[in-house]
Amino acid sequence: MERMKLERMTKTSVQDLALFDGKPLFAEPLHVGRPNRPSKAVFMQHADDIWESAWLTNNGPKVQAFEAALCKMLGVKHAIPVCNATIGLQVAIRALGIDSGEVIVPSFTFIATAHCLEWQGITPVFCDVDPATHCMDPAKIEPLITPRTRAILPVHVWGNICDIEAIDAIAKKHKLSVLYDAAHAFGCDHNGKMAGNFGDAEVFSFHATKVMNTFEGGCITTNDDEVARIIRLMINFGFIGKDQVTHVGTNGKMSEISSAMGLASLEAFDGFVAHNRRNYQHYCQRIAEISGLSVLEYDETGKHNFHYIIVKVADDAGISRDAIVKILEAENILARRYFYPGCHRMEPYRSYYPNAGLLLPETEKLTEVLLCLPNSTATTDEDVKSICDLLAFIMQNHVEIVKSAAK
Ligand code: T4K
Repeated sequence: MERMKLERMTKTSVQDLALFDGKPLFAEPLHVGRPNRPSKAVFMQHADDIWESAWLTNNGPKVQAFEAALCKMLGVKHAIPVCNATIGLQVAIRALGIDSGEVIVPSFTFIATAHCLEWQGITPVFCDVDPATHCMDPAKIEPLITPRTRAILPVHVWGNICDIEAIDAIAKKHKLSVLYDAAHAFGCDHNGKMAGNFGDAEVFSFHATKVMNTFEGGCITTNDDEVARIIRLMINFGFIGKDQVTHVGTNGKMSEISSAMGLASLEAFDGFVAHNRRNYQHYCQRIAEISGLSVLEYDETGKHNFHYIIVKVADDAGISRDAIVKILEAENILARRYFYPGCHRMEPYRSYYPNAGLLLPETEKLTEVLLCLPNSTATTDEDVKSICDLLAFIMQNHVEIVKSAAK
């Protein structure tokens, strides 16, 4: 259902804010993570094919077509569709031969990155990030390497590609595997090479909230035929043929209907990115004029999906990130505090490593000052304008707002 077009009330006094007596700026909630939906007709055609064929899952024709389309787009040998990125990460790490020991991983990420290790008895060791890109800082990796270290699991946070060259050099020197969590990075590149081609394997998420979705889903990419062979066995219970099992396995298969969504979404992908990019540029232009706030800028010379609008609240802004999020929420703008409070402050990791924060100063800082604003095709140019007008109003009136909120 399309949102109603409303003449949005401009805030002229602090009491106009919905946090106090005012009417919310948006009549309905504006979410971060509203799905990008492709053409309904294209999706329904694929759905109809599935219905008629009665082939619903287990590497059917839509999954195979989706994999072929992904390989073509990413320029990678294997892009194996899976039921979600969390299972994809679990399977990929195991397919790389890692079933114990330690893996170095950022704490500044969605909890799934750490859980995919802990879930299978592998110890996540948290590494700090680069405040400029929010990705793992290669300079912080080596001091964390011990005789038990087996791999590095960096995350291309917000679609910013990690420092591939530095990470690969460290991995080579210490004979470690590299698995990239590329959940955010579909459609992004590094020096002309698409994400999906880095490390020993990469895992994308096609969750509903991602730039491209298959309802739930993801894919594991690799250019290594043997790793791909093992992944294909592992996502299908370890079966080779009808009655023989050669590996411990799980059910990580993508269904046909998810692949139908994937095929339709790939057709629409350039349109999703163009929309995201227009919004991103609009946000950048407006927020540059607002004192105390800045947008995390992406490198526009290469490919990026521009899906996440990440705003930093300056130390001297005079109002906290949390206070701003509260004001926005009251106006029905559901900004998110990704990735507050950091994996190291969530269970079970906070009990395991109560002092981890001491080694993660940049992570600790980012989790306190960032907020993520709505984007995707569900966010219009008019929405971006209203959000930016409101942010400008908040920052201009922060002294009075903070005072009124304290009453
Ligand atoms: N690695 C990284 C770095 C990740 O960010 C993620 C997932 C993963 C691994 C694991 O990937 P998957 O196993 O999920 O494939 C969301 C997503 O659930 C999660 O997939 C994502 N990262 C994370 C960053 O964001 P929440 O808890 O914030 O989701 P939720 O349910 O609050 O949804 C956000 C908003 O989106 C809602 O307020 C409304 C809107 N929404 C959501 C859904 C599901 C819709 O409008 N329609 C929908 O169908 O985690």
